[in-house]
Amino acid sequence: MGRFANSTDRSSGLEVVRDWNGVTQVVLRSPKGASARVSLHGGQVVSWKNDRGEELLFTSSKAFFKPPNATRGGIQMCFPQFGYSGTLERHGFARNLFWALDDEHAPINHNDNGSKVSVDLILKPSEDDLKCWPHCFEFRLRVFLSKDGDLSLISRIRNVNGKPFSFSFAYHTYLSVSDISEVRIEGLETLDYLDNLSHQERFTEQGDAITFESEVDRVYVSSPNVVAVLDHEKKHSFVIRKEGLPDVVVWNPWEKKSRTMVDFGDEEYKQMLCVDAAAVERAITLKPGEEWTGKMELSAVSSTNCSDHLDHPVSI
Ligand code: TA6
Repeated sequence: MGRFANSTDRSSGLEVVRDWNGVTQVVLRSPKGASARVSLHGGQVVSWKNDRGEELLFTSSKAFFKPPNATRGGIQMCFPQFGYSGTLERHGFARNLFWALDDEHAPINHNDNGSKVSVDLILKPSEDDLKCWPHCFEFRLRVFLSKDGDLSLISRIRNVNGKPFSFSFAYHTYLSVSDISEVRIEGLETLDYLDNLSHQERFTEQGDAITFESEVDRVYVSSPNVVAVLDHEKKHSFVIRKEGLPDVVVWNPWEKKSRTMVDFGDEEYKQMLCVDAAAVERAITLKPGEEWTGKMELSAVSSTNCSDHLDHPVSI
């Protein structure tokens, strides 16, 4: 097994392993063969595979796997800040910190209710973290894998502080695509967006599905709770359902920006697309004792019946 030291029986659908840097990861397996891998470094989902063992998330061949920086790929937790919208490092610190398994919630395995397997992680600020962001919080993350291989994430952020605090948030999701120039996004037509390539100026999207022929870095605001990414060549679509996350960030660095990123291959922009369920335009404010919940559910469905999936909300 080389880079993984197996330490739990696989029959339960849950396995706790260590990666080659000794970082704990939890592997979730569905009875039909789908899987997901969650790292305690950053609470990052580092892999999501369908029941044919095909990887659905993009990870750069140039990615750094050694903490502290987040690995370029998978699903990163951007908290308490998205992008440079505050005084902290880009996308906040949660994606660079070590999380713990949340003992308060016993992991659910498919033997119990046959429908899903999940793991719970928790992040609380250390003394050092409080120096750069002086707010006590509890960030509970539950990652599910349904028996059909759908991947769901529920984030619950509680203010355990003496005073209110505000934050922005994103599930920074690197989707693996066959060819970016053949991919289209449905569900964001005619929406307003803030363009990060022109000082967050506000524009309105045209009426058709979004396609890609150059760098895109936009925050679509007040978006519907279901969006689809159609990949004709792979004959599948990603259906993204969300709750408590009004915005959708769409990012592809294209050629020029790709060459500036050390942990990203020059041509890799052709095989990835970030579509992030997010809360960016308006910060979320929590009074002491209050809790916010943000849910995202990812399904990979065959293209032919993508539209059937577009009309029902998050089912977790
Ligand atoms: O999600 C879009 C974005 O904010 C882009 O502006 C780009 O910088 C990307 O995130 C990647 O950020 P990272 O800090 O992971 O390099």
